Amino acid sequence: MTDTAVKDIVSRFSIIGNMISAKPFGSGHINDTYLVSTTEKKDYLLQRINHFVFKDVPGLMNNLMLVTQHLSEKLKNIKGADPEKEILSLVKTTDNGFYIEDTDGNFWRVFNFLNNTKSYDLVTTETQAFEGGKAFGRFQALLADLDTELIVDTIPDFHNIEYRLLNLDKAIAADTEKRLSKVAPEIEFVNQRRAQMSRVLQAGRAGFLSQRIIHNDTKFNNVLLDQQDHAQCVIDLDTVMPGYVAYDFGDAIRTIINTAAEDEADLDLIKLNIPLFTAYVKGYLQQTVNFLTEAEVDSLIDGALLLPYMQGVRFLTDYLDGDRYFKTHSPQHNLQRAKAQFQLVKKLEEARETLNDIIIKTWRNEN
Ligand code: ADP
Ligand code: GN1
Ligand code: MG
Repeated sequence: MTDTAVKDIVSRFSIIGNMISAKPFGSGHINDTYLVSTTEKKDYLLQRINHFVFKDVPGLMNNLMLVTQHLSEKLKNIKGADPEKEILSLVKTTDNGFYIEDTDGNFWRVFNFLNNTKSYDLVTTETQAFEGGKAFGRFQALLADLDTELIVDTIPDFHNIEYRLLNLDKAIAADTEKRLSKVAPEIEFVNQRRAQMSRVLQAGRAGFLSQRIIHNDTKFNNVLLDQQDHAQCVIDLDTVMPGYVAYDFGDAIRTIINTAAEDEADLDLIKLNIPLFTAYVKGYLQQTVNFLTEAEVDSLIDGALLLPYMQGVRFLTDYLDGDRYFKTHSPQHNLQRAKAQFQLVKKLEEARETLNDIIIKTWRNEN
């Protein structure tokens, strides 16, 4: 994007001051994000919504409004809460909307930039993990009474593992990029675990777990912490949809418990940091103990194994499909990511009992 093109887009939003610069920002895999600085020392976050991924942009933006308004109503009744800092807020367009469509059919929106915040790709301290648990737990708690009927599915079957495996099978059958010969061990790994990884889905179908409004993308860099590493704001609300709490738990653990990056090439570096897991569980259960059922608490460990498995399946599928979904930085990136996620699954399988004991003991203490 040229500076002039970005300026044109930004000029359609009611920002204070004039744009000085727009720089690519963050490490998200989906949207294009820019930090916009202005003559008034007020920053904004400009985002191009990836409409290959999100087919229903009006529905997505409506969800975003409903969720942020609901959070805002809730925070009004909480002493000391500051909605401006703790909730994402959109900047209106000059014609009073919340997003624009440009001449190429791209959709853009602008958020108020939350200054003095940090988002971590890798968690290193127990404070960070505990605060992350609090933030995502509180998020679920505050949205527990938002009518699920009002929220549209921005990506249908997003965390439906059967659907994800079906997509992998289609990619294997098509092998459009002729990459299949490179992934035999990964496919075997996936096949060995198909049945056991559908436990959360089966429990839901059998009526043991209810669908709640969940975040659906709880990787750690989707929570902003303040300068003291206290949780400030949960961001990236595009996938907020009904789902099982085990999904949010598992996706957060996927990024917190791993001592290495999501795409670590040296698999020996992928180990579990159990104190960070314990800290996250404490923060999460502290906020959710009032509404979680025993069956939901029991499902959390399945979520912790399922989400890295599902993420590996998604990366592997995208690799076979020719890297059309996730942003990649090299031709083998998605494969490397899939390998790293499967290595994490192996480590989690070995520690399953220990981790589940931590969840159950913490839950009993909180009760
Ligand atoms: P993606 O869907 O591509 O992950 P995000 O909405 O998560 O996009 O934004 C990408 C990154 O931008 C985040 O990880 C975070 O670092 C930063 N970010 C997003 N929204 C804000 C905001 N309102 N204020 C400050 N930083 C933000
Ligand atoms: C994507 O947008 P971002 O980078 O926060 C993806 C998640 C994956 C994650 C893996 C809409 O999240 O589902 O878990 O990458 N978001 C979407 O890092 O597919
Ligand atoms: Mg993100």
